[in-house]
Amino acid sequence: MSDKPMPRTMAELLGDAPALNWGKWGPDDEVGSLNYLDSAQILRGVASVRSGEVFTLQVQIGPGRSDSEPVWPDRTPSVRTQTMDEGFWLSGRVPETHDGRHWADDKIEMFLQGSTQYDALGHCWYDGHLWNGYDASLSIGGLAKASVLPIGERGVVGRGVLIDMARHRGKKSLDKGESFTHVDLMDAAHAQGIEIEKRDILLIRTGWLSRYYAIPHEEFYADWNEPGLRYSRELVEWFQEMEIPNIATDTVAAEQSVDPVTGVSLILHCALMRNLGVALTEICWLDDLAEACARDGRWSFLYTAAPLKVVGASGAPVNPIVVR
Ligand code: UVW
Repeated sequence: MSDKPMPRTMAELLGDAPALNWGKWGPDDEVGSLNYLDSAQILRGVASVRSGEVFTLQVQIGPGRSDSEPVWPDRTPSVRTQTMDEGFWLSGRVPETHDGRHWADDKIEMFLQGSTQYDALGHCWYDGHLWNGYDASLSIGGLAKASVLPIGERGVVGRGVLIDMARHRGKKSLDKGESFTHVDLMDAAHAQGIEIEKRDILLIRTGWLSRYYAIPHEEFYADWNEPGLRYSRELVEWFQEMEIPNIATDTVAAEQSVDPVTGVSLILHCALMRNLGVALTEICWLDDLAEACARDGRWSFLYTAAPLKVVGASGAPVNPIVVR
């Protein structure tokens, strides 16, 4: 048995010399590993298109498919308010227009992290510094650095590869807190007949989101611990060596929520996003895409996405589009 005390904080866990990409793209960078997506990567994505099928990965905003929306437990679902519709004229709440034109208008209040979304690189941090070393005080009142805006301005295009971990493990959905590693990702890819290549955008399906739509919400949220990637130093170094720009998952927060040994939560938000600049796309609907990939055995495609350009925001909704 080692005498070393168990790390209890992010800083203790990740250590004094964590894998870092800070400064790699200059002192002003705000998009991190998305810089890997140069024109060669875009052409590699385009080259993987074969059948012209299109898949949209966003879940519905509002109580459509379900009576609510999947959100991180301390967030609330969106509220859309109708501010104008035919009812306003039928009830006499507004006067008839001079030209007979009527219209519908509405507004929405929602967590910007509350639907399918890109996290800004400055969304999570520890030790007083955001991505690229920016001072955490730059987050006050809105992210002055590493907000989601530069990701929206840039857009994300490249070769995407879907890794269906649920299918690989013979399950409809992974279990609460069930985890996997980069080696598991490579094994699953290999079993699917594809190799993960440098600079691939990784779409990782756990089946967790379809579970949300299949079971009562209380059961979905009970003892919250999502399945997903589990932190290890080796995993982070693999992401760094493979120059992975972006992962997109069908979970609310992209990773195993709580490390079972240390109790530290959302470690990869810090180790991958804050330290390496890997972009996280969460709450993605991957089931239809997975069905199509399994049907013809083609697991790579063109992935495109651009979150809404919300100034200073820590994240923003997105409807990624896959063309295969
Ligand atoms: C949390 O930060 C809790 O999750 P997300 O990355 O989904 O916003």
